Amino acid sequence: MSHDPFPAYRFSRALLREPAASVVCGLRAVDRGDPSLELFHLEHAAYRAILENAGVETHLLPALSDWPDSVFIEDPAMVLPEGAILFRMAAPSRAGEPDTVREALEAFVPVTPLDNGHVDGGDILVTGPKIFAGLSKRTDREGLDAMGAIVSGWGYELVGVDMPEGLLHLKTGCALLDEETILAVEPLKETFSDFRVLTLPEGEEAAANAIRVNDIVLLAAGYPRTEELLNRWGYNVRTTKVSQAQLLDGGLSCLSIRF
Ligand code: CIR
Repeated sequence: MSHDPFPAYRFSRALLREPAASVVCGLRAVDRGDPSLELFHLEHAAYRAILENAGVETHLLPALSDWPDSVFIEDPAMVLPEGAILFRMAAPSRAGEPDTVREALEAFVPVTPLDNGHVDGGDILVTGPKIFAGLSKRTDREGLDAMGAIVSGWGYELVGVDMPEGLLHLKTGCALLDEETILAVEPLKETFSDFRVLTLPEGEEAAANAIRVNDIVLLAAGYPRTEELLNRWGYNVRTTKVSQAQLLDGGLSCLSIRF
């Protein structure tokens, strides 16, 4: 089966998860202090409002204190026009999260659970018929084989990407800007040889976790040279603060499942 190419950045809905008080115990590679729950809520609400303004109907799921990282709802599942895939998560403190999004997804699309290995949604970049998948500390070859078996039946090609050092997930280092263009950190440039790649200015690599949503490119606040670069290429850029998610190695993409 093959499907029509679709703009992989056109979305009408998104699932979000309210941050739980336990988010202060969220995973992080380097401890730069616990996030503030109050500020997390404020930044999360601003993010949600921007998605709504971009034409996305958002569905806010209730906080889950048992799962400190559950606000990063992109990781347990993904949705394609053909259906959702429920992942298997490698981080023990996140292993129960896929079950917690199943019912909400089933309200909209058929759900297929991964049956082997591990995949985190943050490692998956959908560009259209080609899907890139980072082989990271969270996503393994077995997981990609299992995912490949599902998405190849839907007409997609799944391309594994060896990850450069220092990135938690593939999308920590890249974002789709349009059908032809990807924003990426320098070490990922060669991966996207079929695309025009806009490389992050030196020192602003953390801005790579942007999201194209309908007519806007949403960028984390605090990266003026990246904002200027995207403006120069004609994108309609919005910025918002995600300082508390960033303390836990999260960013803009992780805070929603868009479909
Ligand atoms: C974690 O380590 O799993 C969370 N603290 C951050 C997850 C960020 N998710 C993402 O980039 N998709």
